[in-house]
Amino acid sequence: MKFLVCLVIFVANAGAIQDLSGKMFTFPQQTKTYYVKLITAKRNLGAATVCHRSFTDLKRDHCLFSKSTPSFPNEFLVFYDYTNKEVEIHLKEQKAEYRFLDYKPNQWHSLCTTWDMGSGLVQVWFNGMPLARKFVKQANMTGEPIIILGQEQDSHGGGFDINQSFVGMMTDVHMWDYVLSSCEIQKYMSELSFTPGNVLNWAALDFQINGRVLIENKQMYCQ
Ligand SMILES: *[C@@H]1O[C@H](CO)[C@@H](O)[C@H](O)[C@H]1NC(C)=O
Ligand SMILES: *[C@@H]1O[C@H](CO)[C@@H](O)[C@H](O)[C@H]1NC(C)=O
Ligand SMILES: [Ca+2]
Repeated sequence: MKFLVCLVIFVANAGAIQDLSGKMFTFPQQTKTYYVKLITAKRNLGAATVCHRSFTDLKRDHCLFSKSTPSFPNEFLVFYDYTNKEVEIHLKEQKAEYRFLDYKPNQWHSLCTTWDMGSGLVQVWFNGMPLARKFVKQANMTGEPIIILGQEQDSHGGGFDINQSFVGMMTDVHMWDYVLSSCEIQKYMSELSFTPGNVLNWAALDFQINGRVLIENKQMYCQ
């Protein structure tokens, strides 16, 4: 009996792999407990690219992508600093800041970040435009990852701050274990067909939803 109960709980919590093409996550309210956890078996990355599209009207700091390991809560973090009006890419305890972006409220923004651990260089692409390449840190991604959308991790899988939570919509989240070519990134930005992520793939996403986060159809424009 005990075994059965455990099994049921395990099944209920297990991430189901889903094709979310044409869908989005809607984060409809400000909390410090609602989030989506993205699951990957990939460890020990020597490079990475993370892409996502998001839509919000938040008038405060917020987190767009949070990957932690037991040693580094901000192993890889994409964060919007509202006070300084900048996108910050945190890598372990270092960060790069990207300013003068047209990060308007109430519209979709496509953002890709590349990181090559050999050179330590980071580059953000914002709405189709490549931004400056910046040195952040030479180090591999190692250790058990926890990847979260909707909240910012101050500890491994927790330490959320309601004032850094994400409210709005998010879609097309992909992660690769290499630096995507600029051509592939431009295809992603233009919503053309591109090579899907091999660490996280929106079209075959393994995830768990905690709380009120909805999977809804993307709202398309009529032609
Ligand atoms: C970093 O990762 C790459 C690719 O997995 C590997 O070849 C390299 O030896 C690693 N470097 C360190 C310092 O761990
Ligand atoms: C969040 O921000 C509001 C408004 O600035 C503030 O009153 C509240 O104390 C903050 N909460 C936390 C947990 O920092
Ligand atoms: Ca925080």
